[in-house]
Amino acid sequence: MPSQSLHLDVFQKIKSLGFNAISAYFFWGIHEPKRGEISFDGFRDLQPFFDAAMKAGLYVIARPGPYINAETTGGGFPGWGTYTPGLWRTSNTSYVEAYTGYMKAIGAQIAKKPNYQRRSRNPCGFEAPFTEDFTYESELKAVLRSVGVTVPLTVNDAWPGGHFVDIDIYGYDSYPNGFDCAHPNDWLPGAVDSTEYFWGAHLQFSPQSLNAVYEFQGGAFDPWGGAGYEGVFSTAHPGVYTSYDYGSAIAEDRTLREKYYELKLQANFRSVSPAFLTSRPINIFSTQGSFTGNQALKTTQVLDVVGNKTGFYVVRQTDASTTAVQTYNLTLSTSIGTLTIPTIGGSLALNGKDSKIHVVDYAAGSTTVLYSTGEILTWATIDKRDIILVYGNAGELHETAFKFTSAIPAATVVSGTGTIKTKVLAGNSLTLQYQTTGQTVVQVGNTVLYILDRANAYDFWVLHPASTGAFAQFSTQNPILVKGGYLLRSVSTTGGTLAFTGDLNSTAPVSFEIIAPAAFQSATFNGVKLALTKTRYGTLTAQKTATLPAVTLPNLAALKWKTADSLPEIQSQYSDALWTVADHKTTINPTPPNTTVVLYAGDYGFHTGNILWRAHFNATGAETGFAAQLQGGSAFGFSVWLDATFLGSWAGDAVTSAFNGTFSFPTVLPKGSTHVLTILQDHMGNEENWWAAGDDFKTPRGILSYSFLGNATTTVSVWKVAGNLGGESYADHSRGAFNEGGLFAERQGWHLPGFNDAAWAVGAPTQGIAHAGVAFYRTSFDLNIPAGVDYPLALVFTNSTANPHFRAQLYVNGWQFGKYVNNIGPQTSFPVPQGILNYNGVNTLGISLWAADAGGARLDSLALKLTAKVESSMAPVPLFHDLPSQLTNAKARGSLCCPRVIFPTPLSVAGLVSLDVLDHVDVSISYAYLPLKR
Ligand code: IPT
Repeated sequence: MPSQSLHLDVFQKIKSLGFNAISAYFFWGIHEPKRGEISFDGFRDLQPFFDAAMKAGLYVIARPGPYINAETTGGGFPGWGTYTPGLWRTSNTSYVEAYTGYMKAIGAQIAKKPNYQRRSRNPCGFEAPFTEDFTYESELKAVLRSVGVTVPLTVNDAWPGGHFVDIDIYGYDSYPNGFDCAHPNDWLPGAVDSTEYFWGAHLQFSPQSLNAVYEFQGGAFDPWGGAGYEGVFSTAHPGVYTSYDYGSAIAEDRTLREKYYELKLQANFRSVSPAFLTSRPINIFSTQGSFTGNQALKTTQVLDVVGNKTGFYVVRQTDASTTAVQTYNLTLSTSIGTLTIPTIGGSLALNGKDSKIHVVDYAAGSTTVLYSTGEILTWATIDKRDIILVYGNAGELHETAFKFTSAIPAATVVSGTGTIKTKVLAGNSLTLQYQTTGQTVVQVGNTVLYILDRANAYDFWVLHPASTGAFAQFSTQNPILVKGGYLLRSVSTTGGTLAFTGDLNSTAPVSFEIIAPAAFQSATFNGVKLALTKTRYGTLTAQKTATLPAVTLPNLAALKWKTADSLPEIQSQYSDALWTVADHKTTINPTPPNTTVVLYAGDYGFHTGNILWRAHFNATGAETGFAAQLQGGSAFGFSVWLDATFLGSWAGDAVTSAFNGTFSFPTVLPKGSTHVLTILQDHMGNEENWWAAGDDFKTPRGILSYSFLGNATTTVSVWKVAGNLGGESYADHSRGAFNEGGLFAERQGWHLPGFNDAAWAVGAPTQGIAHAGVAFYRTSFDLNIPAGVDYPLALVFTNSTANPHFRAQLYVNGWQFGKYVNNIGPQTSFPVPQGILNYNGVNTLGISLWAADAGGARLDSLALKLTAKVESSMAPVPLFHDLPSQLTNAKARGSLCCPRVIFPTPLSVAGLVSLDVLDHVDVSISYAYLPLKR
């Protein structure tokens, strides 16, 4: 989150899932966009991120790279890597020299506070077997150790392939359903089978450490032209668009998906089931029909090999793709002998893609659960009573049996409409048969059993008051169980009062049920006292209604918009004298150039955003057109002008990375006349480098070949290239190296809040332009969103069919927050977090519009929309600019934006006298401009 203060919100949400750790990638290219200049300032500062994790009570598995993949440009490698010789992701000296500074610097960041239990993730990532390079791995380990990283190092292999097992905690990844957001319900029939060899691999490769699966399909990325998620920095590689929401449990706008509540059930079960941690699968292969006799089911027996008592039976469909319901009985061995369950008659059911864990001889406090087919959500011992929560799908039949050490107590339904059947089993055991429907509470001696259907189970939260000392938030003692609410974040205790914090997302009253020690007789929610009622079985209930105040959002269509031409480069008066001359004769790039000078943007230090090329040539009189093959990555596009005349575009599609375009000249060019071809292209990010010793990330962006039609001998006298202002010495240190591309507007700082557009014409992006080209639009609006709520916002386009071929980029208070490609999609809604948006004050919105067709383009509509309304206890979100390092920057610059020289169009920059970059922040410019000769 570029709004650093939002980390805590996300981390608390993860903590409330019942998780105890997060794993995070760090991106070398963000920290060292220019070789040797490594920054941890502003949004790059890792300390607020680590502090937030500490505050939430989460361990961090830090994954610093140097290679991360992660659908980022270059897989995390900095752009300058594309012109650095040698094979990367190997022990090649040039690579070692390249990464050492970064690895030392980030290692030092990770090691900074020794009392933080941060686990440094070994950076190696995954490697193909044939490139196995143990020298590389041991050097990476050594570099982290040399800067004080003492915690265990891990490595994640792309699959359990046994690469780099000489590490503290070896582990691997698995995405059994591949990457297909279009069909989330279609699972691969063999998705289960494909993971069955993992245990054997663990025993083979890392028997002495944890069986660690570092990535296990939590969702999937979606490509350009894909199906869409229902999210930000433009740091993507070409395979993904702006948003990288992944269909995850916590959506890009930080709202909770149903998946969140499902994960909560699983995480909570694991955190109260220590026997699970010391268990081993006994049978893995040929599990079809095991324990059930039903060939359509696979059941794996997982036994606790330390306690030697508890068993877990994992049941799932043989064919992972089916949505069928299977019925079954389980024949299991228990401490009272072999049982066929259900023991009171009927049968169990497994619905579609469900998987269940049935427990046997499971300890829940002083209660022994002889078996339970109802799955365990959690249990807690509160005031000497064992509270056990079990769940199943609505209407499913289940049994839970208890084993007593003395006489069997009576089982009584104390709440709810459900009924139970009971049967005494051998060894002082009693089984209860029930349906999981709604919520029914049964008391059996000192044990209280909550029988829940899935929807009711989703409502429960397990909270732990902080203990004392450095790791207070990590306490797993004194659980308080609470039912109700969209999100409960924390509980603290003072005297007899429980103080809860949480979020509510509906104005319908929420019913809380609090299961806490009797010493607590009062409670507050977000500081407001709850009116409590005691249930007959000793828990507390209360009602709470959320306050979701209405807010008025600006109607963007009704705002005053200003506009200016962002393609003055095609005007005859335009001078590219200050541009970089593309004159390299050689490149280390593995793609040999087909042109007399190298026309790869990366070789000239431009690695992101739009790139402009200018070719100056003398006509022979025979040229009839121009052909060029450009490469920008999937979904890229380009447009070509001869002088001020538009020749045509490749508007792009979802999959094409390089395109060969042919463009006719409208007239014969007089012999000896001089001309300029201007080419505007998109750069969709560098390719990843999935294969360790490959060079994929060096795949060039730029012009692969060109020729003049009609006369093959015409030569370009000089090629010029422009990308983001300053290239690797990028101008806007606050917003980072990936914020700006090479559009004229970006080079001038038109997207920045402080720019003065008073002299501009009035014009809105919904009016657009009537010709091919680039226009830039600016407006500003106020927001006034009250405190105490979390109202995420998004900028939403509607797809335009009239002039479909256009690209638009969004800038919010100077931050680029989206690249919209109308003719490719799928993304039309671009979330912008609070903190980037000023929720209580003025905001500047900038939009670039690149029309690729002669008929021009306009936006059909653009709106600012709420994506959710939540009453929230999240910490206040200061504006990004309020972060101390940004204030320092701002002060140094004399304003919050960039002190760039703005040349009012249509004035030429020809007379620029000098431009001195003094350091990252201070720019001193002296200039003169010449009026256009019009
Ligand atoms: C796995 C990468 O480790 C991760 O960074 C990401 O790119 C993910 O793929 C896809 O979203 S590698 C895995 C496919 C073996």
